[in-house]
Amino acid sequence: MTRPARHPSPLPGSLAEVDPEVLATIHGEERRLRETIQLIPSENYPSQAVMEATGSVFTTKYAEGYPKRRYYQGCQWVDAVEELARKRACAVFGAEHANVQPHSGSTANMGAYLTSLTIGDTVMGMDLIAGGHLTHGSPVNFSAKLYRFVNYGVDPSTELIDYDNVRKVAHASRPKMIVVGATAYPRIFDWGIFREIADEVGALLLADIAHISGLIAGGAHPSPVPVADFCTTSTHKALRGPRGGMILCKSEWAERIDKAIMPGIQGGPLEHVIAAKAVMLHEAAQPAFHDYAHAIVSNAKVLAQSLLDEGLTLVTGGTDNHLMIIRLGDSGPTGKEVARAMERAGLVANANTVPGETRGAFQTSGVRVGTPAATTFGFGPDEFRTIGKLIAGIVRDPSNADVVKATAGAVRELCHAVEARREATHAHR
Ligand code: DSN
Repeated sequence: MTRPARHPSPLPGSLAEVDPEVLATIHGEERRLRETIQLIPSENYPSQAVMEATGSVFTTKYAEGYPKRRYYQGCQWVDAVEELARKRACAVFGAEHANVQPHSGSTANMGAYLTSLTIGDTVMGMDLIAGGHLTHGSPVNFSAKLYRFVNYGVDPSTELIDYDNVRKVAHASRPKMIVVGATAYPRIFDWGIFREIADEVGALLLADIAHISGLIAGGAHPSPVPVADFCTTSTHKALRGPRGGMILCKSEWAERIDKAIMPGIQGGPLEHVIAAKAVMLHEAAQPAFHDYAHAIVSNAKVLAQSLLDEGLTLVTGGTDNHLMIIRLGDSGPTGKEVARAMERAGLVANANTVPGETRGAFQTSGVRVGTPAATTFGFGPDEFRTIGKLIAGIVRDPSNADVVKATAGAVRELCHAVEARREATHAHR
């Protein structure tokens, strides 16, 4: 199929002609993404194909409803693209039903809660300090305002999920739903035990796989899809799609999930983003994505080992997935101070709480780093070993301007070398 000769907008003018100020910010961001190392574990570089679909004409269309059941006419192509996304989501994850309309992981969670819970119901979620998410019962979030959340946490000595504690809290609180998933847990979730505990107390099981859905799609983390009632995810993390969300569920919940998202929460779906989700799911089904998911994990293990070799402490002692949390200690530089110094050095990560945190969610005693984006950029084990050494230099002395300057130079060189290698590889294809 050939591209249309003209961009189908009737309004003339490129971005450069219409709004050079906005274009300058885009160019600035492009430079930042090429010259610094992205270590925030929830970010990624989507493919050109995903970006093209996100910027496509589907942004024009109102399509409230679902394929073949729309409130608007003119929906034959949005129907086709949403059906592709839905079917591909089911195929990639082995799910019975997929709703690809949620605008984010948070609205996906809200959809699953509204589908199956009554206001005031008891829900169990992972302690936020130990790595849970805002929508898993943070007091400032709708989840805790609408439902009574009780927490399970990690064992204070191993920092691993304490399954005995999960069972104890479940039996004591008899929740209607158990939510499993985290933004800062560096180990594998045992879905089987969670299902067992949920069955013992008659609870539904929601697996929030936002951080690990890319690993699951690529076979680098066990899948909860066979055992969970609902799986929710954002689509822009390791899955490498556009910013958005998605729900996978058993067929018995399909109709109620669809109604909860539209009209329950959202109006018109973002069909341009849904088109990009379809592209993302096509990419996730390719053998190369399997290799990518496994490379994320093996690179994370190399980075973790490098940090440990430098004498740093990691929560749980390491990682089995795409991320790790550097524990800084209760005194000395905070996570925020270290993350800021790292940013000045071109190492972009985020401050994060650690189990038993004493300094609050903004300052924190930890820094979270991950490998999905840098692996996409082309960094391999050798570079991750070096990155570990560079991070350690900053952690040891975040206020040392000479160290920061030298690190920034090393980071730029590393980025240029990896970009040159990537381009040479593409040129030979
Ligand atoms: N804000 C995301 C993260 O960084 O983990 C969670 O949605």
